[in-house]
Amino acid sequence: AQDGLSTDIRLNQTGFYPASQKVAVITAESPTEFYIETVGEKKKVWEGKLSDYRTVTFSNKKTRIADFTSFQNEGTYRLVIKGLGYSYPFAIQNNVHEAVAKGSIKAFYFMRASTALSKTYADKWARTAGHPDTKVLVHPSAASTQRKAGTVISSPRGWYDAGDYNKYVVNSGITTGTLLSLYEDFPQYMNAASWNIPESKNAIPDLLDEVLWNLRWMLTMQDPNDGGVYHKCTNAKFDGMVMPEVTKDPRYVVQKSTAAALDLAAVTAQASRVYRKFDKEFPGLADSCLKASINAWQWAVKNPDVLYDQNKLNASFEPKITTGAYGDRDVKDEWMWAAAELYLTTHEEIYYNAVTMLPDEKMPLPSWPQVRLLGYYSLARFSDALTGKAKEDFPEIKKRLLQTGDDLIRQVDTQPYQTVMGQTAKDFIWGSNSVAANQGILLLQCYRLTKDKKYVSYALTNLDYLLGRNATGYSFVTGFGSKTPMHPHHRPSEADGIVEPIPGLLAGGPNPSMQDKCQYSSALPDEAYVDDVCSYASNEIAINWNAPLVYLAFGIEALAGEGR
Ligand code: G3I
Ligand code: 9MR
Repeated sequence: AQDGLSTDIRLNQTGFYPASQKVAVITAESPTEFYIETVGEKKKVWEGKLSDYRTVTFSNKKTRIADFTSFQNEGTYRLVIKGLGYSYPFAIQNNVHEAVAKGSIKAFYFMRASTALSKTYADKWARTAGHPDTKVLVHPSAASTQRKAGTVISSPRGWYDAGDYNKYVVNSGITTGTLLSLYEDFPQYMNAASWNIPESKNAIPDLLDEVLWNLRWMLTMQDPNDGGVYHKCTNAKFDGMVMPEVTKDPRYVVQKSTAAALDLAAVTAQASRVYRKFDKEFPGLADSCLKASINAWQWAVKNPDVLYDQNKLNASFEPKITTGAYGDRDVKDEWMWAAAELYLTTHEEIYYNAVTMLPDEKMPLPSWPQVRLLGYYSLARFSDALTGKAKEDFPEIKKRLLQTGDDLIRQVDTQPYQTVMGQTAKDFIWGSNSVAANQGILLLQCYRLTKDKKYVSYALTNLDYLLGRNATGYSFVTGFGSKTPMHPHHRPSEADGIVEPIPGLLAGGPNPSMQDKCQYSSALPDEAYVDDVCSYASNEIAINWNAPLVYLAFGIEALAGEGR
């Protein structure tokens, strides 16, 4: 394979900042010497030696590290090992992740329900509208005296959840909260960032325009009669692999749940804070959000543990609902998140004091059933203004956030891929790529708390992971990198007849549980990924996986711009 492309050289396939760490991982036997050459003239510009071997604990496979951090000249290059081959091309430049950051938020535009996507914004992926959701039926599981089963309500807009066309409040909650937190953490950068969506010319930052598409939908999921929130807006069963406009199956709002109410309470409380600054452009929006939040909270107070159990639901009601369940069985953390956001927005301590913010020592990384840390991040964001019990608790919350970050980074330099992600097999769950992104966010939160740049460098190792420095050799973001998913489990990407999938979408990632029973070439934790549309357990895309990627990529870009 001398002089050919080698897929055994694993690196961030987009590139590196001039001043950042630059690492490639070699996964095959090879000579020790490597060099960097320009892509155009094949001019050798730097040479170095590989590290000693490191062992992947999951598989006993061996890696070696090519570290070329000290090479800082801007340009487009490849890494060469004589006798093995050359790497995919990569750039060294400032703003090197701006494109993937914008691409991954632009993906949310492509995920919009109830609207056509025009050529101006969607290019060759333009499509007609699907799922107007202006005539949605109240499912028997959601019936009340004011809204009997079969009542027609309107619940348009929102983002499709994932590869499927349904809209789930719980998963929308963490997604929207993550994007609003990106805005609150990097307001200056996000005020200026724009990526060609229909609203780009208005006075609102594109990020908040995009979020509003979903927020407006979320507000329709609240029953104005009692403040309760439907768990999801969905077909009874999954649509086929067709374009949005093809589907005509009835849509339902299904059972109210405490998780949905509290997630909506958290998001709308945060949104009220954020959109308050745009009262002139969106009169009444911040007020409506706050009212929705308080009403949802009060519903939850009266209905503190209405869990969503789809099997139980199907034992009592027709039609049976077999789409995504998002059936969280413990809503303590949803209480914490909603309480934190409501307290921070209203400054009323009753919300904070209604929950125990430090019930135990656990620090579960954010995921759709685990939102405790979203509350901690928000408290950290406003730590200077805390009062009462919140002020008293905060030093402990800060300590735990930093401890969790420090635990994540302690061993990274000796790891076979030198990334925060994948140090333990437990990282490789359904949607494992969102684990990598959320670890990165946690580290950026640690940076915000300490201004210690090492946390940003370690966060960057996980962006490197997602963009190619991993055991599969894929850059997991469609359209960004050289070897990217071509067959994600995503209905429009599969059904539109266009070779390239919709760009900017993050595949779920390695998942050795392989619940889809597709044909995988490896069952090892860090390799159990297959670029096949069949594979919803490793190759689906989802808004709650894209959102932390958006945060991580923009966060790192924003901090790089601050002179890192
Ligand atoms: O939490 C356990 C962990 O302790 C254990 O080690 C691990 C071993 O497999 O399993 C973990 O639970 C898994 C959980 O995801 C992790 O978040 C469950 O087994 C797994 O079944 C569960 O999968 C969820 C999947 O729906 C099936 O319900 C995914 O989180 C969730 O992202 C996914 O969401 C779907 C929607 O239902 C429908 N729309 C598409 C969307 C994305 O695939
Ligand atoms: O497309 C569905 C995907 O969004 C879900 O994550 C997945 C698991 O719930 O289910 C997918 O739908 C499949 C269904 O479960 C079984 N029949 C085939 C469907 C499409 O592959």
